[in-house]
Amino acid sequence: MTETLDRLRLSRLDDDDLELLLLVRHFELKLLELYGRGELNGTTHTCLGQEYVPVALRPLLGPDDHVFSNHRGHGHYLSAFRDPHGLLAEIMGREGAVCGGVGGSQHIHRDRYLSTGVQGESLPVAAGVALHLKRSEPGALACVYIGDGTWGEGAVYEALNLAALWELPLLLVVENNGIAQSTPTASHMAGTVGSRAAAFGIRHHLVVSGDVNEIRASLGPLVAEVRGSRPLVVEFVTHRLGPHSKGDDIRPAGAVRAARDNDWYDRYAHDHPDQFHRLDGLVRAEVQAIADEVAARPPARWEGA
Ligand SMILES: Cc1ncc(C[n+]2csc(CCOP(=O)(O)OP(=O)(O)O)c2C)c(N)n1
Ligand SMILES: [Mg+2]
Repeated sequence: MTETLDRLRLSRLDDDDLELLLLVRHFELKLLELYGRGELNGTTHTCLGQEYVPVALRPLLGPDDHVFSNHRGHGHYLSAFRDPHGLLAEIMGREGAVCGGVGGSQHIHRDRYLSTGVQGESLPVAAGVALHLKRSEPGALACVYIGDGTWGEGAVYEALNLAALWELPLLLVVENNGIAQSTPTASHMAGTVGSRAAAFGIRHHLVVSGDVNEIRASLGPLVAEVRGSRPLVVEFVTHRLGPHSKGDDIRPAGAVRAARDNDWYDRYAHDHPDQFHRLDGLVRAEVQAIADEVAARPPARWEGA
């Protein structure tokens, strides 16, 4: 175990980035705890193990960009807005909820951010928004997050076709965690994400690193090209630590162990113990205080669109 950690040494992050990573981690651990106590309604999917993806992308996206998220979107939202109060209130149906408590975990709309639990739905919409941006707000882009399993949706290919044909400023972020609900990628995908992007003449960039600084440095120039209307598929090879949603993990123990061995949280604690332990306890306490405060609020009220 120690050898693995040594080999995968992560570079030191700014406190701000580490705090955001820890915020997403502790926010979702708190959600699972609240869920276990019957204090949440509906369902929830955590991005435990994948938090570094939106954190790495965060400074590469600006306020004029549109972000389309999916069912596993808490990290995407928190990276965009750093608003754990509003998101938790949304999920718990309390006053101050981002969408009046009617969106829940999966369906959030705020400014230029929209998430949906319907797989593949967002990509054609993002392509349409990218066309609008190209015409009306050149330099802005549409960023859409999808998983590996969502490449089984036909709508993905209609959108890729138009993105290539119309040279749209579309950034497609694929969080390839090797599994779709309970089906390993190898059992549902012929070929690769890269070869599918290539079929449309769309550039594909593979990220295997979990190092936020390194990822940013490699993506910066590519994202700048997206702003000049060159679509891009960025595929992150990542790991889902937890179950698909809650308690529905049928992976063999070895697969779960492999995911845990890749967890940035343990790796970072090993590589930068002083900074990690200074901030980890602070963020954990902050999330606890947020949960207590939000739980004490009155119910959310939907005021209409
Ligand atoms: C159109 C549609 N079909 C099926 C589902 C049920 N469903 C929710 S998540 C999911 C798996 C998605 O896998 P992937 O795209 O790899 O994302 P991950 O959950 O791994 O992040 C499925 C089948 C859905 N939400 N929408
Ligand atoms: Mg997946």
